[in-house]
Amino acid sequence: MTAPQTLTIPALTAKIEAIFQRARFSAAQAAAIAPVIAAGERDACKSHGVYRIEGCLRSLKIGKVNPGAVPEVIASEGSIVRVDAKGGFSPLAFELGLPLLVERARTQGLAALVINDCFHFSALWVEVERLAAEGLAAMAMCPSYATVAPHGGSAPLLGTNPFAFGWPRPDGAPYVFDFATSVAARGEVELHRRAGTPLPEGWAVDAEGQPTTDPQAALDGAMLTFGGHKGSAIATMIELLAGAMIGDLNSVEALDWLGTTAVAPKHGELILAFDPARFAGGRRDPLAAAELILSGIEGQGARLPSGRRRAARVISEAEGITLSAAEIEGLERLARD
Ligand code: NDP
Ligand code: PYC
Repeated sequence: MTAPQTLTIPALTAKIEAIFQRARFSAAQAAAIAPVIAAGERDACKSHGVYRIEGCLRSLKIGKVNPGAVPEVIASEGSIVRVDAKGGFSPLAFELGLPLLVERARTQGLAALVINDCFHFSALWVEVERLAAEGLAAMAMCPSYATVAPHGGSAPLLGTNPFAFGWPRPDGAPYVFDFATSVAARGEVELHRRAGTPLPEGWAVDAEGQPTTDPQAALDGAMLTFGGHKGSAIATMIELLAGAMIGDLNSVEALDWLGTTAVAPKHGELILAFDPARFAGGRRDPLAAAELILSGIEGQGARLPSGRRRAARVISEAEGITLSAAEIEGLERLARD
C-alpha cells in the first residue's frame, strides 16, 4: 500500500515535469508548468498544487490545450508587451514576457504584459513575486470560467477572477496578497467535495439559487463574491480589463468555448508592473515610506498576507513537502498512464 511521502522541492518538481512530458507536453511547456505546481505545494497553497495536474491533463485529453505551444511576443512597443500563448498553458508565456515587462517598467515607469490565448490553472502570487524580486510593484489579474453569481444575482456569470498585488520590501520578503474575488477559490470547493466536508456558510448557492454548504450543490450552482457588492465589482473590473480590454474571452465565453469546468479555463491575463522610484519622482523614498504602513500593521500584531505561505515555504525548504498517500498514489498513476 502507498504511504505518505516527503519529497524535496526539486524532486517534486521533477516528478511533475516528467508527468507532463509523458503526457506529450513539450519539454519547454513541462519545465515552465512544473515549478508553478510545486510552488503551490511548497507554500501550502493546496488549491493550486498537485491536485491541479489532472485538470491540466484533462484539458489535453479533450483536445483543447496545445501541449507543444511555442508562445510568441507579437507586439512590444512602448509600455504594452503582448505575448500570444498559442493555446498553451500560461507559465511559458509569462517566462517569455517577463524580461520585457521588467525592462519596460524600468524605462517607462509603468508597463503591462498582456497574455492572450492561454490556459490558466495557477495561483497569481507566483508571478507578482517575480516582479517584486526585481524591485517592481505589480498587479496581476485574469478571468476564469463562469462559476460565480454577481452580487444580487444567483446564476454563474463571473469567474473566480483572481487578483494579486506585490510590493518589494527593502529587507525581506515582498508584501504580496493574492485572492479569488469569489469567497474562495473554486479549487477550495473541490477540495471540500473530495474530503466530504461541508463548505462554510456564505460561499455558494445551489442551482435553485438557495444558500448551500454542500460542495457538490455549490459546484452545480454558483459561488458568491467576497465582500458582497465590493467583490462583485472587482470581479467585473477583471472581466473588463483582463477580458474585454485585452481582446480576449470573458468568463462566460471561456465556459462556452470549453463546455466544462473540469479542465483549466482558457482566456487572457493582464499583469501590470510599476517602478516605485519613478512614480515617487524623487519626493521621498517610496519603499521606506511603505515600511511605515507595513510595519504599522505588524506592530499591531496583525499578520501580513502571504505570511502563512512563507512560513510553509521555510518548512518545505528545510524539511521537504509531505504528500498524502492518496496524492502520492495519484502522482504514481499519472506517471504510468
Ligand atoms: P485565500 O483566501 O486563501 O487567501 C487570500 C490572501 O489573503 C492570501 O494572500 C492570504 O495569505 C491572505 N490572508 C488570508 N488570511 C489572512 C489573514 N488572516 N490576515 C492577512 N492575510 C490573510 O485565497 P483564495 O482562496 O481566494 O485564492 C487562493 C489562490 O487561488 C490564489 O493564489 C489565487 O491566485 C488562486 N486562484 C487562481 C485562479 C485562476 O483562474 N488562475 C482563480 C481563482 C483563484 P496566506 O496565503 O499567507 O494565507
Ligand atoms: O480555483 O477558482 C479556481 C481556479 C480556476 C482556475 C484556476 N483556479
